[in-house]
Amino acid sequence: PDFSGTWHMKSSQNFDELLKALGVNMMLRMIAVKAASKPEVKITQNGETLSIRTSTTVRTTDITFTVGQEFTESTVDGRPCTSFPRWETESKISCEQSLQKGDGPKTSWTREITSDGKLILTMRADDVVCTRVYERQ
Ligand code: R12
Repeated sequence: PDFSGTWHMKSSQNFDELLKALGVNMMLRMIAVKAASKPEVKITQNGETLSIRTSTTVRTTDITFTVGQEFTESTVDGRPCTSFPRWETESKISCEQSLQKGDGPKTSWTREITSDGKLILTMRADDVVCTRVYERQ
């Protein structure tokens, strides 16, 4: 599938609960939830290699990875982790994360292109699932 494009978020569920599960304090959660309500996501794709820039007013992250190959990124609360993205289905990438230092909840994300051309991002921390739906600009 084609993940490339500039994406705007249409809905988000459980983002605050996700940060709570990660142990983010209330002040930071309030700031993060507000900032993360208007993200801009830019994806470029070359075959199985994706670059994703996620911009908000308080944090911008850039990741580049190839499906099937480990890479280093940060959990949504900013802890360095090793990530392993793989195809869960033809149109869905599933990525398990393991912290480089210390202990924390088990985290992962998925990114999927639906048949109607939406991008669905899920982020997990233990049993908490945050689901965010994006549409192309
Ligand atoms: C923390 C600090 C910051 C944040 C947190 C803890 C903020 C994180 C933000 C994440 C946005 C994620 C998006 C995901 C997506 C936009 C704003 C949580 C700045 O200690 O939809 O892809 C310093």
